[in-house]
Amino acid sequence: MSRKVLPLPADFKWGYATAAYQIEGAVDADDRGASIWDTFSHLSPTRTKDAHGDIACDHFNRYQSDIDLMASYGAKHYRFSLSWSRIIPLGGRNDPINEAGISFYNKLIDGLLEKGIEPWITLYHWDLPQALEDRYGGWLNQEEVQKDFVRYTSVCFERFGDRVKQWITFNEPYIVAIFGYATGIMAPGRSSTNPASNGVGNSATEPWIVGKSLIMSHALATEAYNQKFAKTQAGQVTIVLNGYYYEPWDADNPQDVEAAQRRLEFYIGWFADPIFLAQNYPASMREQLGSRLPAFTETELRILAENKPKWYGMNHYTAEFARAEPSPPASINFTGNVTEHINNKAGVEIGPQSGVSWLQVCPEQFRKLLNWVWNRYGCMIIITENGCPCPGESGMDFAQSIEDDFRVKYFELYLDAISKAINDDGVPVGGYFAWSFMDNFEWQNGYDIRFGVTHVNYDTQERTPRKSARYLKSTFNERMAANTMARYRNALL
Ligand code: GBH
Repeated sequence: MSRKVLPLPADFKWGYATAAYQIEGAVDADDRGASIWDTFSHLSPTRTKDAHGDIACDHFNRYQSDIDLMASYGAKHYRFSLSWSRIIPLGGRNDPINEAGISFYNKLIDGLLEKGIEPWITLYHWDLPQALEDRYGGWLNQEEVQKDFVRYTSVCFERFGDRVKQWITFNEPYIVAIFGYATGIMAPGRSSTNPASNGVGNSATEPWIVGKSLIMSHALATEAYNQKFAKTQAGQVTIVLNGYYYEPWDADNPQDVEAAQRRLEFYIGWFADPIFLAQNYPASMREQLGSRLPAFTETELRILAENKPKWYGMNHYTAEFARAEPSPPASINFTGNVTEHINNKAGVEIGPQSGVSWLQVCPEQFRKLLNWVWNRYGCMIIITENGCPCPGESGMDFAQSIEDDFRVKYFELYLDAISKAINDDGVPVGGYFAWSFMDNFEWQNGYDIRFGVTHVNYDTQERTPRKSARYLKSTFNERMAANTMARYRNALL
């Protein structure tokens, strides 16, 4: 029985994504400096299930065999992040550059290119140099941190930009700001509501200060690239935003319908309106947050306007129902005065549960989000992360874990959603990176939650391809060929 293949463009770009702290290990190698995740994952009592990235997947030492494995999967694109404190151990604009750190990434980049894999670099995936946190409060100090970020990223453009053409400033600024400074469940773990944070932080104000600092650090790094490197290197700089899609909890209640829209604005519009439209924050946010939202100056808005990215990096995993809360909002409100639910009013689940509580399988909502982003920002989209753990996978033995049919199905449904968005809705989606190339350090969840298409045995560091690795290779071949065939047939008619 053959299933109709939903086509993808013949030039669709696909590959895998990872992040430095989640895979590299070797945290003391060659004078690498500490990052806020080294600190956070070694706190006592533990906030990361007794796990840390000291060794992780030991990718720092195994990068060559990892590249070989990735090449065998047929991927032609690889999105990974750089560890800022490997390159500038103390992080700051007057601190020394660590040539050994540069050399590691040179070897990685060259090794990828040798195998025909294009490197896509994320400059910041959550691991701020600890020295900058200590020196001036890290992302809370926009004036200082934006200058240090521009210097760090310029060093990267200068040293790697001859070979790297796709740059991403930040991975998921929402998570940095909200999880780092409101709920406090990620580094630096500040929060006035989380008992584990011991009263360090202010959840009502700090996330919004950090958010603006990330937006302007992104814009200034992009400006530096556009002014000094774009002409000779011909690459581009963008940002990766994550976001759930939200359906109204009660579709017949206009307040819930509005709440779902508002929740999207608080999640995505917070960053995307300034960065992709060079506009102030969404009106819904200004209305509820008032002076808690730091304003943009005229100069800042001009810099944003002059440096809009050419494509939108989307990390997407799942969806939820949004329910309006009675007004006025509570003082610590970062959702848009909305509560989030897995079941709607009628008790219907948004989608089947994966191997982690926050992730349900919702491909139709993915398609809706692609449309929402395209309608609002009018910019080509590349999926920079998507994937899932299988139900019960953390307790599974090896043999079961590599037969990951649930993950295969998830990929199939989400790729179908992309095909429909492109072919039926006219949304320009240019590529797809699966999260993740291999199991890795899953932040506050430690090593229990596995997102890899490659199984990692953390005792031996042995890598084993799962069924999903083979599936992605064959389905992309099929889907991209199906498109070529369709065009060929049309040309004959
Ligand atoms: C991505 O974030 C990250 O970029 C990547 O590093 C990570 O490995 C991957 O997801 C898989 O998690 O525990 O209920 O409070 C996606 C955004 C942020 C969504 C954290 C889930 C935790 C929800 N994620 N969030 S909860």
